[in-house]
Amino acid sequence: MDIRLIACPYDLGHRDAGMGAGPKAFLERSAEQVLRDAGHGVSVVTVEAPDAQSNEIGAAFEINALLAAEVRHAFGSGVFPIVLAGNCNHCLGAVSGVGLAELGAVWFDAHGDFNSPDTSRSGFFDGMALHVATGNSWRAAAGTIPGFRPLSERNVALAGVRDLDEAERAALDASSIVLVEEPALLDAGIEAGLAPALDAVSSRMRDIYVHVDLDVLDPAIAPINGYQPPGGLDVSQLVAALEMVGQRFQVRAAALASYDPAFDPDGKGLEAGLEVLKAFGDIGWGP
Ligand SMILES: [Mn+2]
Repeated sequence: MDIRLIACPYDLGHRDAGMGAGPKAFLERSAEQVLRDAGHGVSVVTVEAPDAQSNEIGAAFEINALLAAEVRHAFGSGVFPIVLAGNCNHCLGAVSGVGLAELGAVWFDAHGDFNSPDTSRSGFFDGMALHVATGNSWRAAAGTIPGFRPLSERNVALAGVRDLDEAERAALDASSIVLVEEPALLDAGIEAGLAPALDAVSSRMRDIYVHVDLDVLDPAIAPINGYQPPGGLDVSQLVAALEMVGQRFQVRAAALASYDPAFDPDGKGLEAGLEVLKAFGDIGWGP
């Protein structure tokens, strides 16, 4: 398979800072070679956004428009797009670049990313990523991303969540998103815990975007960023979950998000991310 690694090295418009430093760290630690060793053809491109707006949220949308163009270019050439994403909001560029009228998502994250401007107490835009992607907020700004179409909530499976704000939980409960929280997932075992959610979405939807916020992993195993709560999956559980995704869906694009090297002095999070990347290669384009 031909893969395009699309580095989007921004954290709310700040290049190579915070989680925006993650993509470069992966590329320097031979992310490309890991996929080549697995037998794939690999090319690499980095999203360049020299003129992004001075306000952070505006910049995030501008960067997503540039990212969408790169994803569209790869996808349209039959090359599997993998986004090395600073932020989870880069999902917006990824799904816009795929541009299919009907697209689902399988999203792994410690958090819901389903706050709205009205429920977020921190105002942190990245905590709204899925809320925006499903067309629930920031609609005018999302509409500036060429190709953006909101994901239908019922075609989204959100798994591994273990840290929700109260109002965010209420919003998720009121939504049609198929939620599998971490305790339920781990208590049942990955296979039994995840299969019903994936089966529900795959009964409706074949084409999906796969999103992995690496903070779904356990910080004791893989330190990822400053937002990662205790608990979480180990790497083999996440890889097993991705294999289940690959068995059920045509994966149209994938993203590896939110790695901040400053929180990973021993490089364990980085190694975990490379394992996930390899798993993306294994499930790319699906069965
Ligand atoms: Mn996230």
